[in-house]
Amino acid sequence: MTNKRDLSALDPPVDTERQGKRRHVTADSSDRKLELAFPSTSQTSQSKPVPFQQPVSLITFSYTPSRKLEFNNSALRYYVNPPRNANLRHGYERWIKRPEEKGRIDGLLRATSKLRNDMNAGASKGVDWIRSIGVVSWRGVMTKILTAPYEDRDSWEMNVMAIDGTMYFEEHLSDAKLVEKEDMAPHHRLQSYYGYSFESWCGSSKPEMPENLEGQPPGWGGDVDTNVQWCSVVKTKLGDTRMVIGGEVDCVRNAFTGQTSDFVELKTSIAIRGPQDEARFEKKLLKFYFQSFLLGVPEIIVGFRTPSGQLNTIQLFKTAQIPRMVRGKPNAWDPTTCFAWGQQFFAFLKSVIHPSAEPIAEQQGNVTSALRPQVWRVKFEPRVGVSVSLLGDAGVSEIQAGEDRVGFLPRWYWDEVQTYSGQISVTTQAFDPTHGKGEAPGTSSAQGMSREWQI
Ligand code: 0WD
Ligand code: CA
Repeated sequence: MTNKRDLSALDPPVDTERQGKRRHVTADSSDRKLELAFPSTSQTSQSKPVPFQQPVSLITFSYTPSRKLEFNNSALRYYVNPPRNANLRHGYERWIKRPEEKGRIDGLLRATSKLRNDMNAGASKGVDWIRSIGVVSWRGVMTKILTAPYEDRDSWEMNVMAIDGTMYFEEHLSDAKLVEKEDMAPHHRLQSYYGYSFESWCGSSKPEMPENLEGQPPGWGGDVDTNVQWCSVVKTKLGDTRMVIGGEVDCVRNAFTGQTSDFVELKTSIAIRGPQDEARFEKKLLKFYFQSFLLGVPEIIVGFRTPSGQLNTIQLFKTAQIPRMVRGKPNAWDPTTCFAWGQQFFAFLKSVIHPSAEPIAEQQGNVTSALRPQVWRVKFEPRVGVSVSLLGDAGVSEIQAGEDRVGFLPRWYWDEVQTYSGQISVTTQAFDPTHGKGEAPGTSSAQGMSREWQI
């Protein structure tokens, strides 16, 4: 495998403005570095839009203040209107801030494993299910991938592993990057707190009843502890790639029925004072849109604030209507470009990572790849594209960080996959070390048909 494979089939339409900056797209397995050029954003694709299936919620879970994952809704909050002119600086001194950590997907794997186990019921249904999933990732990672065509500032890096036909993603954060993130400038730290504080003002432990906590202003939902999170795991499909995506959900409307239709995303933004602020906000809407869209969150409530953290107004945005709001504006973006890019990106990765993406059972002869996992590094450079390379031993050790992992996957998960990949129709109940049978997984619709969510 030393010949260059032409990936021109994956090449996006040529954008004459950017042509000078584009790299030649080749896959060269001799130096194990592969590149995919950045897609054009100046013209809308003429081809059929890539469909995205409406996400269906599979399971929810909570992180407790001690960062313990529990398969319950203890961290769920109900939306309530915040008080007029709420002070977003309230409680800043008491903020319990979760330390920055590597973007591990352990929690999502716990959920995936539970879903597979609960589905099994003595047959291979659960194994068949996980095998049908092409991508497992946190929502934040997917947002970064899909919005890449319009990202002109921040680069990113991800680690990708493929086992038994499924690609797993984590954000790559080096130790240096983590230190940098933790060492936030004081005004940045405060601004980031305004967002969490808004969540507290908008959240209650009971539907439609703002909190009234002793010694606190009415409506304050409780001091901010960023360890506590309520997460939802959904299934969806981009083009022909099935995905399991997990992410944090800020709160729900009314009683929670287990559907994504109750979900609410909360955001804060500086009040718009002129055309420049407006253009900046419309650009932000791209991230708001994808972040919510990917988990099926239908509503985004934005709290507009003063620079010093006083809440001015709140505005509700229906996620599905956001693309129409920016269409034709100076900073316009088009989600169809993002979906087309996403499909191209995953097809490219699959072609690169193959054959390790094949089920392990089918590559019994290849002992090395079963024992030594391949970990790929995907790097995105704004306005240029992505490159993919296979990590060597030093890179893999850095990722494992002295923890009990195979690549970035926790060893218990890796062992589970090894076990069921060789025993196709055996129940995997015995191989679940972290949790037993428990609450209903909410997978009743997991096999059902989903509507396609087209833009
Ligand atoms: O520690 C880290 N470096 C990160 C951890 C970065 C991104 C995510 N995560 C974790 C999350 O804590 C969660 O357990 O991954 C899981 C899934 O997150 P997600 O929903 O995929 O994350 P994303 O969509 O990037 O962010 C959602 C929310 C944010 O809301 P806003 O409205 O600001 O986008 O997760 C919170 C934040 O509220 N969040 C964080 N909270 C504390 N520390 C962090 C962080 N580093 N990043 C995002
Ligand atoms: Ca939020």
